[in-house]
Amino acid sequence: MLIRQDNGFHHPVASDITPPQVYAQRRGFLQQLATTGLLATAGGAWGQSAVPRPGKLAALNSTVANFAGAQATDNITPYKNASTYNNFYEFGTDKADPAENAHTLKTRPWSVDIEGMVKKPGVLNLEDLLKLSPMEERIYRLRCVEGWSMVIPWVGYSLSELIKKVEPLGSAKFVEFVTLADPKTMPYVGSRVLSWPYIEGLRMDEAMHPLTLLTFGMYGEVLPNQNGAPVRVTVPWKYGFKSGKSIVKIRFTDKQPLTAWNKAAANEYGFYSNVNPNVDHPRWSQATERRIGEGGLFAKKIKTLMFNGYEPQVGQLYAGMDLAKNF
Ligand SMILES: Nc1nc2c(c(=O)[nH]1)N[C@H]1C(S)=C(S)[C@@H](COP(=O)(O)O)O[C@H]1N2
Ligand SMILES: [Mo]
Repeated sequence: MLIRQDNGFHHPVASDITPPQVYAQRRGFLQQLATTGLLATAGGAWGQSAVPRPGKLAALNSTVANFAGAQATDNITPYKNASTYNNFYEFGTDKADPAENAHTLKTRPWSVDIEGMVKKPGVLNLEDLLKLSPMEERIYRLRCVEGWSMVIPWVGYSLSELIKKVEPLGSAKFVEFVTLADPKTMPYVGSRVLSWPYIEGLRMDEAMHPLTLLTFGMYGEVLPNQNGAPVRVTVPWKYGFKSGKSIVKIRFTDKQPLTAWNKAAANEYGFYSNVNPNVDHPRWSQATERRIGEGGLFAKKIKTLMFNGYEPQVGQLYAGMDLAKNF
């Protein structure tokens, strides 16, 4: 059993930003995972922007070892930045809004509906989802379409583990993610910035790719509400908006899902939205990015990598496709 180590460094944890009773409840949850051996994370001085130690991570378990090449070795974004600079429009459009407003999100009880072209549709409650497969820590770059990025140690397991269990039909070609739209707890649901619920989607092979992470935690803790608690996806080679937060439904379909951002501006936000420095957004270049937490607004821009640096792992999914057309 591997649990997060306390090595004496302090970083702001969920207890600093959530009411103590909520935190205690979550912390208990994570500890429960740890004691049952379901949580395997490396832990460490994440808030110190430490360079991760791939050797140590690789020792965790064989699956992580398989993904050693995919673990980002860039500096990890301080927890403070990753949990206070967010896009979660249900809680406001300013980057600081989600951290301020998302305390109203009620993450228990929670369940995810499995629907559509699948042999085993039904309702999976969060407790079942947490136990479905061992948790791993994956350090991924997250590149927002707006031109900034972070490096975050997520906790979760490959979405493919869940998909295999529910047995999609051969006719299913896409997976649609429907996220919570609760006007009582989400102040901007009802505003006209986007159409709600926030919907995202992946092609079946993208959803089955082992890098696609069903995510329950970050920095060795459960997800803060503003980062998409209690469950989200993380698709590291795509622009951040493909990674839907606070998921309540996963639907298998033969039609390409109509996603929230595609509905809002189809010429700007395509279905694929793979990170691609060679295909500009109609209103700005995508060639470079600014790493949040490193030098503020005047931080030197760094070059954006093809598929966000995950080309060796995912490039073959798009072999023969015109990526300028399928942006
Ligand atoms: N439900 C929902 N999911 C969402 C969004 C949103 O507004 N609503 N924003 C997306 C965008 S644009 C990005 S960049 C990432 C940000 O994730 P983070 O705040 O955990 O870094 O979440 C994505 N998931
Ligand atoms: Mo984004």
